[in-house]
Amino acid sequence: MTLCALLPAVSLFAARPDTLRILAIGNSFSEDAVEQNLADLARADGNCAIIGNLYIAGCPLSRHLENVREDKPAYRYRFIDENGVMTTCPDHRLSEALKSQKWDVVTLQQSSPKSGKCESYEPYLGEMVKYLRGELGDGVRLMFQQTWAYSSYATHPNFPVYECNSQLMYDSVMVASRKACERYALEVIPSGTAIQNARGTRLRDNLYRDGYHLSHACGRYTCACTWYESIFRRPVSGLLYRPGHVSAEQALICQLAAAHAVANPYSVTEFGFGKPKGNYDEARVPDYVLPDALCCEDGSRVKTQRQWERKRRPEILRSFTDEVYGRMPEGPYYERFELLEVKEDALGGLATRKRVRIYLDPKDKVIIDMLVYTPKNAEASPLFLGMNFFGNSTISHEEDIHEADAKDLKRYGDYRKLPRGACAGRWPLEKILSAGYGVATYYCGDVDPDYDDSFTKGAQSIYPNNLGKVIGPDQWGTLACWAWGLSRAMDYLCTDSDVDASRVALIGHSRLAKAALWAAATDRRFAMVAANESGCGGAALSRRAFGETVGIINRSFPHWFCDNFKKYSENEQALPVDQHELLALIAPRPLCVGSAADDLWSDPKGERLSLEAAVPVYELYGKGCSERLGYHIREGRHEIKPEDWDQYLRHADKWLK
Ligand code: GTR
Repeated sequence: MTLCALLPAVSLFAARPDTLRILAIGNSFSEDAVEQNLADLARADGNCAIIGNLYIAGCPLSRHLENVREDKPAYRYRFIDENGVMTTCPDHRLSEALKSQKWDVVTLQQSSPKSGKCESYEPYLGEMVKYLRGELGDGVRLMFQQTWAYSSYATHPNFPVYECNSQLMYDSVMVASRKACERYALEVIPSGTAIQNARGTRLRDNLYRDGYHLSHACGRYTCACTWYESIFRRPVSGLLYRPGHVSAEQALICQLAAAHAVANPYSVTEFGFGKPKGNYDEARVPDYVLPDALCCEDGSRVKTQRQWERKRRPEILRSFTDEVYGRMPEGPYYERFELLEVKEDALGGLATRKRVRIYLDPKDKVIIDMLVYTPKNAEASPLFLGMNFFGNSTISHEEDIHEADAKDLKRYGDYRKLPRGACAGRWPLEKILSAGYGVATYYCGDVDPDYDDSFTKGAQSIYPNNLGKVIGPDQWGTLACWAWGLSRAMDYLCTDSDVDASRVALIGHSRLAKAALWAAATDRRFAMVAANESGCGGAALSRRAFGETVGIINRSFPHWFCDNFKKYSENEQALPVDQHELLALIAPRPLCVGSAADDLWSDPKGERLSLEAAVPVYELYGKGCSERLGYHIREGRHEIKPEDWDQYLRHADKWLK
């Protein structure tokens, strides 16, 4: 064979370059795109990406052009070399970065608030393109990153530009980015569509970390996949690289979202992986045998309360810690209480309302902002403690309850702001206070946000390594953080003379009921628990796999449980425990489980069977002790209603007063 005959093959090979040098001129949205994962994806495909990112927070095209014209040393420049080593230089000039490498690809983008506004692109984009083509010559590919729409719940100050409407923002970005790319013959990097594609799947808003920046796990990975496929023109699907905290299935969804976006850059592609459907057919509930709460790991049987307390209870507690909810930090904790407000005549004179702050780290990163209502003219009253879903101002129509302010929003990242009193139906305060009980509540996001933030916010960020222990598969998930927060709230309640700390009942609905159950299991100061429609990972038996299953919950809410729990997705029979044992851990304290007939997702039958299976442990504390277990099911859907409270109040009247 002659050398000539080989040439086509050689040039074909060259068409798939081994090394590409990529320079992004951007802001935090290029940081999300190129600084993680992209180099690893290239490596996983036998290629190499050398990457530069010229970053200024929130930088629009107009400012990039100004920086070029005045040659300003205005950038933080990050460079990732061929070995994946990253260096950072402050005060860098765009011109310096341009000259420092023989770039193959240079990318531009508009700042996110302006990205859907065509008029904001000109004349800056045209001028930038002219400048870059002049400096770099024709061989260099100029590309344009289409940025993504914010999440529906974003609190970004510029979201109102798009009427706080995520779809409108996406549509606007599509129009503007297409126009920009066509006008200057730029190749598009369709990150915006890739993220939108992924949002249509079960990943939902897990793509974001604060409502507009991408999550460290699936969000950034989806974006990097889009860059890889666009730039290297190689299929990303099937590449084995994925970052930690991205499961194999999630990685597949991210890759497909990217691949579909590259094929179809300006419109969303639906490719399945939607909200999973649980099993609602009793005939399809598998045969199962529940672990015996009274059988120790060494096979011995528990016959006495003492054996339960000394031997079996710690075993079960350990299994739930290691395999389900994850390890909480061990104390002592930083804690400081501050009384911010007292209102003596709240609820028309029925109650005193305090606003109490619990500071959980010296830098005030994690703060519980708690409302404490106590009945007027009563001494040390029993009280219901429970987190709320959307902030204190939503639980009552009282006009003077503090609403989340700019500082709070910064702390929360992603926050869905609902009107004052929007959830008042869930907190029938007059009824509860008139019955002689206090109420303490705070926003669950005070302790940990309800999305996959890769341990960067909330309690997980102040105790990132479980106090010295490396991050492992038993690292605490959000439910455990929330449970830990309830114990910190209890620390405060123990100091409040208007509250009888020996009679504090936990209350929770749904995901917050899961957390309440785990809090009661881990902290025996709580005198009672009311778990309303807690479902999977709460009161419902996992082995029934009815409604929401372990696999479904792990995929939808990867941040709720510890990573070890993922081993039991579609594999419930292998769990060392089941949820009746979680309920048993609460013995001998009064416990109410509430279900709703139409809430099959929470498996009402599984909740009741679980409670029944906890009876033998309660009976260890004396004949009739299982009467402290209460169950009710009401008509209707998933919700906590005044009629549910009626049940819990009745139970508390019987056992707590
Ligand atoms: C659902 C989730 C349930 C339950 C519920 C809620 O989407 O699947 O486990 O926690 O949310 O908290 O309202």
